[in-house]
Amino acid sequence: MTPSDRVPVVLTDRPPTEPARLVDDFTPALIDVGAHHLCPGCGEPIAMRSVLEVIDELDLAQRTIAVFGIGCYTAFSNNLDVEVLQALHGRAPSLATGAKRARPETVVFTIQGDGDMVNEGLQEVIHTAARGENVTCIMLNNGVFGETGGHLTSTTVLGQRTKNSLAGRNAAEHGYPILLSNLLAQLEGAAYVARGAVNTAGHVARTKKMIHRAIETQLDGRGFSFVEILTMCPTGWFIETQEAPDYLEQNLGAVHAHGVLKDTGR
Ligand SMILES: Cc1ncc(C[n+]2csc(CCOP(=O)(O)OP(=O)(O)O)c2C)c(N)n1
Ligand code: SF4
Ligand SMILES: [Mg+2]
Repeated sequence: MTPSDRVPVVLTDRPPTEPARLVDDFTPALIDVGAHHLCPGCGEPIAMRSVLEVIDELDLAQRTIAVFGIGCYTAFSNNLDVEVLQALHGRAPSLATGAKRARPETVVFTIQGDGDMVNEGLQEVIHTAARGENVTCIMLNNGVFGETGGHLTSTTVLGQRTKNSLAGRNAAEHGYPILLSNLLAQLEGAAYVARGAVNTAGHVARTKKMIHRAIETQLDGRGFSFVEILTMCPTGWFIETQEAPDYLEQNLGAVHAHGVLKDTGR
């Protein structure tokens, strides 16, 4: 059975029967252009959209600063209608700390990947959480260094195939994955910690509520807030685009479990 037998595909050997709907029609208010160059089926644009919808719904656009790490998601740093700072690899939580301390009236969030946050700059986010900095860090976790070709990161789950673990990650050779949300939730300075995903409509809706709650935590001045979002990376996982949502659930999602891990405001 080929992948195209399993799911409906758009036939390209004749004109479509339905008129096309432009991606631009669905672009949220705070993203300037509808087109992006991320791979088809990538989960990062969905996560990015969710964050910006929350900022827009809370009417915070005029006082929001986004601090970007380095990964595929960095493509969005040029076309958002909020202030953007570009951090060095892994250093976004420290830059966010500086921005928030200098301008406490702003809302500051970071956008980082698992490679950026857990491999390149793990100490940054741990210290930022431990200090109870009043910022929101958002980690897009796809379990690979997507932009550089799909290599293993510290969040890759056991058995997961990556470019440099072709037979699957094994603990003896590569060690065990770091479950960052679980680790951060133990720190006293962390006020809100949650893990969502964007592989189903239900998960997208729940994740948006988590982002909402994290930003509220910051607005209330309750300290560090963190949302991890599991995102599809069919290219870096070396699978068919349409298989990625289920693959996410069965692999990353089975280990990095969804849910709110801590909410001191309740
Ligand atoms: C200091 C430094 N080391 C390595 C790189 C190469 N690099 C660029 S993006 C990237 C991967 C980022 O992975 P992740 O944060 O998980 O984002 P993804 O691409 O998966 O969305 C790496 C290693 C770099 N730009 N700078
Ligand atoms: S390599 Fe992965 S994370 Fe990067 S744009 Fe493609 S699907 Fe998205
Ligand atoms: Mg990644």
